[in-house]
This record gives sequence, structure tokens and C-alpha cells, in this order.
Amino acid sequence: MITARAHTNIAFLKYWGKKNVKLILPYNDSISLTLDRFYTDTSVDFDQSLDHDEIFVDEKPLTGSGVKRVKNVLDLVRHLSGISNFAKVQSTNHVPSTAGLASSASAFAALAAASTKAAGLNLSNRQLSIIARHGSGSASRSIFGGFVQWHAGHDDQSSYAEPIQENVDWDINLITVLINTAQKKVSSTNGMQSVVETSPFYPAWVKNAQADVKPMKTAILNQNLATLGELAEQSAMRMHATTFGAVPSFTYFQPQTLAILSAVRNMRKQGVECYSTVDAGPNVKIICASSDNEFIMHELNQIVSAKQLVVCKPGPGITYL
Ligand code: 2P0
Repeated sequence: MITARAHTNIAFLKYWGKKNVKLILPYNDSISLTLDRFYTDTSVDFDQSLDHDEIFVDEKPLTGSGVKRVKNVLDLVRHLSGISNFAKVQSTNHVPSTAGLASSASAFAALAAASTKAAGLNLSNRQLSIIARHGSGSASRSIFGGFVQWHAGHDDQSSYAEPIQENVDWDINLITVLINTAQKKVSSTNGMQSVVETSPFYPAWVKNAQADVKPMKTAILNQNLATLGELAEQSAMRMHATTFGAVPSFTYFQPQTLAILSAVRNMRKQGVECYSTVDAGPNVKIICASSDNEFIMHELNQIVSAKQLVVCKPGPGITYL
């Protein structure tokens, strides 16, 4: 039995839409930061005494659409290793649902790492990234620590993530503002597919996202928080703009989302370098230097309570326990 740990990540340049749904090939490259506090531990054992795959998440049998995704990854690993045994998978999320962060990225990255090693394969992190992608797109990025780029690619082997800056030794962190941690009405998978198929803004999204890859990488390497933050906020706003154009139209924003976005713009006017990003849900993540955390959290306390604020720092790539 092998146990692997992978951390969650937040996209600064968003992945939003698949050009190949089966292989999970995205239309555009994306760039993320892996976080320190939230992670998934997954153990895998290919056991000849089993007559089906047994999958437990937080000690409960997994149900729903996740089962097929886990089996996709296990089937791929069986194919690559020549093993025919079924597997017992036990996954523990240290991503509290109250954190408002998705656990699919850390979950499928940990599954790819643990299952390949349990099957006797010794793969490169690039190969692990490709395997994790078959479970969930954003999982391809959680194989690596720090700032990571997922290359969209054009086929299975060319769509993988790689590090831009693994050790983030400059002052950047995220303040997550928890607005609503209830299950969202439109999953990211369904939301992005609806936008690809119906939003007239989608072609503009792809064009602008791809154009932002190089400047964002440069901003990271130059440790330029202002440029990085501006590009990240633009990416998030453009992603959400596509949902307003979809048929039927939808949005992940809630009233407090807009209140926080406005507060961040106001603090910026006062000279504080802080920028917003929002994923497929209402919660806002504020990108800033940790030296500004105290001021920003004090200002945000006028809108939300202190326990709705969680600070996340850059985190590592996969490890084996
Ligand atoms: C991202 N999101 O880049 C984007 C931004 C949400 C908004 O990746 O369908 O769970 O499993 O590939 O990876 C969340 O979507 O979607 C996501 P699938 P995933 O982080």
C-alpha cells in the first residue's frame, strides 16, 4: 500500500473549458499557485483478493460522478502497468468543506501519485500530471508546488503541467473570504461546458487567456505582485463574464462577492496592492503580500466576520508518506 499527499491549488490564470471532454484537454493554458494548508492524503493497494474497486473518501464509500473519474484513473494505471487487480483506495481530505476550496485538484493528484507507485510504476512528475488530468483538469497542476503552468497541449501526452517557480521565496499569499460554503448549483464541469457551447464571449475568453500566459509568467519570475495581481483579477472577471453570456445565463457571484470585489478595488485606490480572484463559486480569494494581511483583514471585517477569513501561503508538490 502506498500513500501520497497532494495540496490544493488556486488558478491565477483560469482553466475554463475543454476542447476534448473525454481526455480533459483545455482550450487554454492555465497558471496556478499550490497552497500550503489544504491537502489530500490517498492510499492505494492493488489487491488480488478484491472483486471490484473499493473507494472510500473520508471513511465513507464514494458515490456519484466521482466514482467514474476515480475508475478512469485506476484503469489507466492498470493499462500502463499491466496489473489486473482491483484496488482499495482510501482518501482523506484535509480541505475542510468550510474552507470553500475545491478538493478535486488535491484528490486526483494524490490518487495519480499513490496508484502509479502502488502499481510498481516509477513515473516522472510530468507523467503523473497527465494521469491526474484524467481525473480532474486542475489536478494536473497539484502535482507540483509553487507557481505552475498547465500547457493546454493538443493530445494526451502534450497536455501536462510543469513548475514555473517551485520555491516561492517572496512575499505573496492569499486571503480566502468564505462567503458561502454550500454545494454550488452549477458544477465547474457543467458550467464550463455550458459556456463553451452557448456563450458568444467564449472565443474572446480563449484568445485573451492565451495572450496572458507569457506576461503572467514574466510577472511571477520578476516577483511583480502588481502585474501578477492585475492579470489574475482580469482572468477571473473575464471567466465570470462568459457565464453571463451563456444560454441560459448563470453566475457564481452572490451579493457579498460583489461587496468584497468592491472593497478590494477601494483598498487598491488607497495604495494597497491587493487583487481578487474568484473560482466557480461565490468565495473571493485576495492576492496580496502577507505584510498587508492585517490591514486588509481589518477592512474586510466590516463586511464579513474574522472566522470567514483564511490565510493560505504557497505550498509544496506531491510527497509520499
Ligand atoms: C481552475 N476551475 O483553473 C478553474 C477556474 C474552476 C474555475 O479547474 O471538469 O474540477 O474536473 O476538469 O478541474 C475547477 O474545475 O474541472 C477548475 P474538471 P475542475 O482552477
